[in-house]
Amino acid sequence: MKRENIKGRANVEDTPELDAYYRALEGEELGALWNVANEIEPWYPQPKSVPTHWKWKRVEPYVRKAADLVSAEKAARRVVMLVNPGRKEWSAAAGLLYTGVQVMNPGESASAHRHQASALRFVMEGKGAYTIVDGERLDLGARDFVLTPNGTWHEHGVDASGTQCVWQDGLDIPLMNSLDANFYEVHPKLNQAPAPLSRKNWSKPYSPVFLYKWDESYKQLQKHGHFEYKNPLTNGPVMPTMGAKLELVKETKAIRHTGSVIYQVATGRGWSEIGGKRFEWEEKDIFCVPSWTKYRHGAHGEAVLFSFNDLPAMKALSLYREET
Ligand code: 1HN
Repeated sequence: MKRENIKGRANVEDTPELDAYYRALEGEELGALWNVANEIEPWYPQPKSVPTHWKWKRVEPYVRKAADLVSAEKAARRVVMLVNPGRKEWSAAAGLLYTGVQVMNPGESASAHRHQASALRFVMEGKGAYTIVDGERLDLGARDFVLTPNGTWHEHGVDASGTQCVWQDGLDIPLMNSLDANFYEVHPKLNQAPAPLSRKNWSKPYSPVFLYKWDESYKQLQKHGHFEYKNPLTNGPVMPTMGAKLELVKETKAIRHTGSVIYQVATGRGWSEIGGKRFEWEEKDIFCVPSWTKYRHGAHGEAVLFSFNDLPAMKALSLYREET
């Protein structure tokens, strides 16, 4: 056991008598706090997640292969997950965020379900994809951003006249599971009958806008240099636990903050320094920034980064801190 010899922190030496005492405690489902206090009360956040870069060149062959090996119907969700080496038991890409790449062939569809976890998607490529959220059909194109908020029925498909479609899913599943607050339900009819969604007297805790088209988002991004996907009713984040944005990458000063961020390169090429490691990225690459890890980005020419984060959850619990 690592012992820090610092006044005010646990610093107890092992003796045969104490060892026997610890073993006896274990037998009673008890433990000595002083043996773990320094670990469970770190000076500052010590994420298990490590800065990780998933190059699209490496991920893509596995995504295409999944489309050959498994049917969308049987898999229910045919997704190649991006798993952080430090967060395998949570299936997290970083911290309490999950991400994966979903692939669907023309004419395929997956049945409807809903869950307590909030989900968002950033379309990577393809024509003819659609998603149905609480009955509303939304047609998706490359770089469109779409929400399936917590508790909404949702299902996806690609029209028979379309092409193979690929998109990134982002969910707060690890957060829901760490809070033991997740629920899951299959739609009683397996599929929804598309119908217009009423947005009158909207009182749901998430944005009434589910689809943010790339052209309009990109226009706003060029105008302001950054673009946050927002709930137009509150001017706040799109969902209670997760936010998302686009940034026109300029070389920025290093920052660190609580909360995790997962990026996808929407356009262009560039680099990021994350926790002292340098990553060179290009279009469709995905990478993560764990909590309280210093990072900065730069572009080679013009580059746009899409990202989503758990900052709304952090802020709602008054846990957000940042340092530049
Ligand atoms: C889910 O509902 C989707 O709807 C994708 O496409 C990935 C991972 C875990 C739980 C639910 C989807 C998911 C998921």
